[in-house]
Amino acid sequence: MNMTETLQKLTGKSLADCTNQEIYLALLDLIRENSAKKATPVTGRKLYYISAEFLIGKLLSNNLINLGLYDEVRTALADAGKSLSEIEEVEPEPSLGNGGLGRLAACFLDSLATLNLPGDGIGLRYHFGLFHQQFKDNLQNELPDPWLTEHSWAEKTDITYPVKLAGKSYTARLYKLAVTGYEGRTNTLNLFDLDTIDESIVEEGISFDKTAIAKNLTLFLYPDDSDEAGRLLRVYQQYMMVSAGAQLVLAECVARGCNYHDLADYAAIQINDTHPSMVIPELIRLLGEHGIKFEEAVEIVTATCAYTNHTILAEALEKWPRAYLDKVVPQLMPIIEKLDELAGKRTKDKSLAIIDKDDRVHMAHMDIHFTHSTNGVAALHTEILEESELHGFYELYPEKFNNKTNGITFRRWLLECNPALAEELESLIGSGFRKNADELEKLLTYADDENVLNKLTEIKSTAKKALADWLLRTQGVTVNPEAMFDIQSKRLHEYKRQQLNLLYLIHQYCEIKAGHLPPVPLVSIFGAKAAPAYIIAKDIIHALLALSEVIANDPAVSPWLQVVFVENYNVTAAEKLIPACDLSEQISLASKEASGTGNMKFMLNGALTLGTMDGANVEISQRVGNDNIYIFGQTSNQVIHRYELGDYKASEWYEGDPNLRRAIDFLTSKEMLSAGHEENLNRLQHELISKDWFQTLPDFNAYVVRKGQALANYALNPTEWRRRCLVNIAMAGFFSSDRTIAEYNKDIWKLGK
Ligand code: GPQ
Repeated sequence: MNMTETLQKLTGKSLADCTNQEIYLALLDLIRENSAKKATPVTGRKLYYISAEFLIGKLLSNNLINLGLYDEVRTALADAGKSLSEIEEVEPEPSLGNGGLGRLAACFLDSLATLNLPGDGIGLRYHFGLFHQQFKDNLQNELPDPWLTEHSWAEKTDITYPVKLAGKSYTARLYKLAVTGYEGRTNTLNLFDLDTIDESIVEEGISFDKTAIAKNLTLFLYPDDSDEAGRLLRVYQQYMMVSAGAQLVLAECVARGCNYHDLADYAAIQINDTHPSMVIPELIRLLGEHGIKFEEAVEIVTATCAYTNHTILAEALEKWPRAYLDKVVPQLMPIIEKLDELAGKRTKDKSLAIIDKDDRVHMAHMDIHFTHSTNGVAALHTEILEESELHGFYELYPEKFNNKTNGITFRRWLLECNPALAEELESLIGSGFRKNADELEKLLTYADDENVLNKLTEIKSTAKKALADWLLRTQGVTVNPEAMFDIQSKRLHEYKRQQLNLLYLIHQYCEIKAGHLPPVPLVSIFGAKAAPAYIIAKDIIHALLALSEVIANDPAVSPWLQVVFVENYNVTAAEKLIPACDLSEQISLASKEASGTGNMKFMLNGALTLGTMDGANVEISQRVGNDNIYIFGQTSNQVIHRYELGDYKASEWYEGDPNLRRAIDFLTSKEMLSAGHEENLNRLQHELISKDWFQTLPDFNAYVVRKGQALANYALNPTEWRRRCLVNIAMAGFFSSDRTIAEYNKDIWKLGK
């Protein structure tokens, strides 16, 4: 049967007569059937990647690509007058993650299956995932983001596990989502849920009764934690995930012949950040139920588990008040106390304790003491962990520390999102790079080939036009595709410094008003959600939206400068933005961005990076060389030193620099107040002058200068610009998650053995 016949058999009628929804469902069946064929029996060690987030994005095209069906399906549909990309719009995006950490987990699942490694995910089946962002009156509103339909990718199973929360019994049900690798095997993403969840309890926006656990447990990813009920709910969620997860791991291992004592020969568990840390005491508890004594259980669990740290921001390292754990997981507290005691025997240093003097339980400390591996996610990040943030632990357990620089899957972030570029690369260097990303380096031989450079320019222009069409269609915004596209898309956080970009844009606005025209028009595009309770982050969004309006209404400036804020930035939006980007903004305060992974996606798609020496930017700059990246700003050592001195005064920078003063003052100018709210703009202005915890002001001038150079190079020397883009694409191979996963496997997991 050819593809047309196969699909018609599935839909029961001629393809031309089908609705997009009907074809979507037929493709879902087709994919299910084909991925089931690639399920492979497990021998030896199997990985369980436990994570509160799996930001998988839409799965239709990705699965078709990985199963090798994409071209056939697209052609069969086109023959019937149907378009795969329109059919894809029927698919709701599962927003089961926040940002980088969740997207990394999704890339890892893809690479595990592609490398034919046995590795499943364990997480929660959130009904709404992260909130849907809506802009109204230049402010962010949060709405539920439903994605579950009766035909969801995650299939209900009969498998359930009992979970005790605050002394009450609940039943966690397992849903399985097939993860098929590129020419690889099929693994599983295991998602747990309660049958009793009641979506109707969501009231206005995303608010709901936070105490009705049976009804609310998996409604949202990261419910608002600005009050105690919200924080408790997170503990409930985390425990349900790890308890059901640990029971699943044990059941699967026992079914393969494990006798509990040899668990580490059957399972490797990766704890993705601290959200799943309670899996440590939970496994010890469960092993105890099977007759294994505490001391041995600690050894087994330590040999089985490994921990990844994703941040040095103290506020992101979870420390739960003991009272919360006493309430929600009283069955774990005696074990955590014994672990704390054991840790106390290994070191006298109280700062390394699990339970501190204020009775807070440090989840990361428990992870480092009682797993065999702690890794950071980029070279600089791991170095900072070892040298400063976790130095005491590093002295105690130097052998546990290692670095695993993040990566991204090229199947989604090149083949799927930028087929034109993928095709061109293939015609030049063959298709080997699809599975062996280092082969991209072969592209370097074409660095001075004018035809190739022109072709890359053409591909970029087409992608920019496609983005322009999409923006018009979805947001009613018209952008000039001839302008330079400058993109900062990532979660909104002060350390990522969207506010630095904001100050630059105000500066440019003022310069243009003063008659200093830039060498090329600039379209500055943002995509970012702010945590619902993060006031200043929401003020930054507000200021950018207000500025966008001010500029759009000013005919002297609007031909030269435009600010576009993409509503509800998610994986789907990222796939549209990234291929169209000229300049990638990676401007976090040095030392604060553990790695970043957007930086890798943009370079792979032929954008140049404007960034600080932070996270994986450092490794990008080492690979492409200083001529092919725009680096600026303080180094991490300078930043750390300034924090240590504790004498940073934003107001002095504000007073001392007329450009900065002009930009910051403008936040509350009559122009801005005509588009925005005084309360929000005042608060942001005050924050910048009196606090500026992430040292925006010291980097302002360097940023303005460096960005000016990028604009000038782009405008005045297009061939050289495109050559630099080519070098970035060619050197992106290292940032494939296949490389990252191979390293995890070699150093930590040793799967299949
Ligand atoms: N990251 Cl701790 C998140 O996306 N969420 C989190 O809660 C924490 C970290 C990011 C981190 O900020 C990025 O620098 C990394 O590239 C990413 O994790 C993946 O490691």
